[in-house]
Amino acid sequence: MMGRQGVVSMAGLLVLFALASTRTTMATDYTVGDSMGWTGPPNITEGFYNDWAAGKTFEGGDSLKFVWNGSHNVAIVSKEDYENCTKVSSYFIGGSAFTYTLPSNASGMYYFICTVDSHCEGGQKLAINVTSSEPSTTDDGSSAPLLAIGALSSAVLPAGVLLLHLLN
Ligand SMILES: *[C@@H]1O[C@H](CO)[C@@H](O)[C@H](O)[C@H]1NC(C)=O
Ligand SMILES: *[C@@H]1O[C@H](CO)[C@@H](O)[C@H](O)[C@H]1NC(C)=O
Ligand SMILES: *[C@@H]1O[C@H](CO)[C@@H](O)[C@H](O)[C@H]1NC(C)=O
Ligand SMILES: *[C@@H]1O[C@H](CO)[C@@H](O)[C@H](O)[C@H]1NC(C)=O
Ligand SMILES: *[C@@H]1O[C@H](CO)[C@@H](O)[C@H](O)[C@H]1NC(C)=O
Ligand SMILES: [Cu+2]
Repeated sequence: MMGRQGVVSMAGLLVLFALASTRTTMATDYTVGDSMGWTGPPNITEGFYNDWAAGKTFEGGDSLKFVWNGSHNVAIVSKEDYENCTKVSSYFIGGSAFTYTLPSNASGMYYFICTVDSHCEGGQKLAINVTSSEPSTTDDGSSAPLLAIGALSSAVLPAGVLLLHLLN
């Protein structure tokens, strides 16, 4: 016969599985600028990439794929460097694509610019607001298994809550 400890740790495992699958199914791969790719004037105007980002939700684990033709790069910069279009010395170049995966614990603003010529000034810059991907704040149906497990028994709930804290 399974003791209470067994029940609790099994429930913990189920929570872990639910959590893992929730995270996996929720990660979104974005192509920055969609078919326009990562480009500068004259193809785009100021604000183009922030218009692209508007209405999208970015979470830890999501990836941003920058694709381009011609001479461009991707620098991940601070707010000040984003605003000033600072020609920072560290950036990604080579090939014509770069994929950045947001850290799983990412939250807050992330800034990307191209430091070639005056592309940044012309609008080749992107600012995104990353919301943390805590399972309790998921807005689609994928967190349903978690809720179902929580409802199984009130004894199970504290174990699940504890695990969630450990994972955060
Ligand atoms: C790059 O050029 C190729 C060939 O003209 C085109 O098919 C592709 O869409 C372009 N990609 C971007 C990101 O502009
Ligand atoms: C961007 O503009 C250049 C020059 O006008 C053009 O050659 C290139 O194909 C354009 N790229 C895109 C993605 O529209
Ligand atoms: C940004 O540019 C402004 C105006 O040129 C300057 O005063 C400020 O120091 C710059 N900030 C950084 C972090 O470079
Ligand atoms: C994410 O975690 C890493 C190490 O686990 C830490 O260095 C980093 O500061 C964290 N980032 C945020 C935004 O909390
Ligand atoms: C980012 O989004 C969070 C949550 O919606 C909000 O509280 C915060 O003010 C936003 N940050 C910026 C710089 O807009
Ligand atoms: Cu550029």
